[in-house]
Amino acid sequence: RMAAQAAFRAVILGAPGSGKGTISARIVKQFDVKHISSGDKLRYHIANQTDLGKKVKKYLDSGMLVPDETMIALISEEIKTLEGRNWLLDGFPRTRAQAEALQKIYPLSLVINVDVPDSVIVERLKNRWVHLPSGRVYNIGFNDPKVPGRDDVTGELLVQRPDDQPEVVQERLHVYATKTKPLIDYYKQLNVLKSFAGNTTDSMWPAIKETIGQYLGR
Ligand code: G5P
Ligand code: MG
Repeated sequence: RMAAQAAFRAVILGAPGSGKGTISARIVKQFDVKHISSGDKLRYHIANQTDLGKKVKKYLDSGMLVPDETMIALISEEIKTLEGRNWLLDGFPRTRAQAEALQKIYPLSLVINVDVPDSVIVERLKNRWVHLPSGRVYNIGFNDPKVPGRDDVTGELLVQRPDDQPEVVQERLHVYATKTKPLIDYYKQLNVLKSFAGNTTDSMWPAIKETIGQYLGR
C-alpha cells in the first residue's frame, strides 16, 4: 500500500435493523477504519440533554428523520476530526440532499448496501437491547450479553430503544423505503455501490470483508 494513497471513505446503507451497526463493529475490529454512527451520536446528545439532544428527541422517538441541515452540520463536524483517516459512516446519508452534500466534500470510495427482508428485521428489533453510552448492541438468541440485561464491558444496564416499539419500527421502515432507498440508485450511478443480501449478518460478512479487503488489504 502506497503512503500517498487517499483515505478510505465508506458508507453503510441499509434499512433500520438490517445490521449496519453490527457489521460496522466487525469492520472496525478487522480493519483500520473509524466508525461514525449518526444515530449513536444523536442518542448520546439526547441522553446528555444537550441543546441538540432536546431539539432532535421528538424525531427519533417517532421514527421521523431529523432535518437535513442539522444532520449535515453534525456529521461534517465529526468527519473533520478524522482528517486523513479511513472512515465508515453508518446512518448518514439518509436523503438525497444529505448524499449530495457529502459527495461534494468527500467523494466516497465505497457504499456497502445491506439488504435484509423486512420480516426478519421486525423480529430482530423486538429482541434488541442496547447500552446507550457506548452504542453496543445485543440481540437475544443472536449475541446475548454475558450477564442478562447488562453490558459486557461496563456491567451497566441495557435498555430497549423507544423507537423499537412495533408501530415506530413500521414508520422507520416506511421512511427508509421512501427517503433513503432511492440512494441505492444514486450511488449505483456513481459506481461506488456494492450490495449484499441475506437473512443473517454471518451469511453476509465473508463477502463484505472480502470487498473491503480489496481496498484496505488484510
Ligand atoms: P439509526 O440509529 O441510524 P436505524 O433505524 O437506521 O437507526 P438501527 O436500528 O440502528 O438502524 P442497524 O444499525 O442497521 O439498525 O442494526 P443493528 O443494530 O446492527 O442490528 C439490529 C439488531 O439485530 C441488533 O439487536 C443486532 O444485535 C441484531 N442482529 C444483527 N445481525 C443479526 C443476525 O444475523 N441475526 C439476528 N438474530 N440478529 C441480528 O437512526 C435512528 C434515528 O435517528 C435519526 C432518525 O430519527 C432515525 O430514525 N437519524 C437521522 N435522521 C435524519 N438523517 C440522518 N442521517 C439520521 N441518522 C439518524
Ligand atoms: Mg445502528
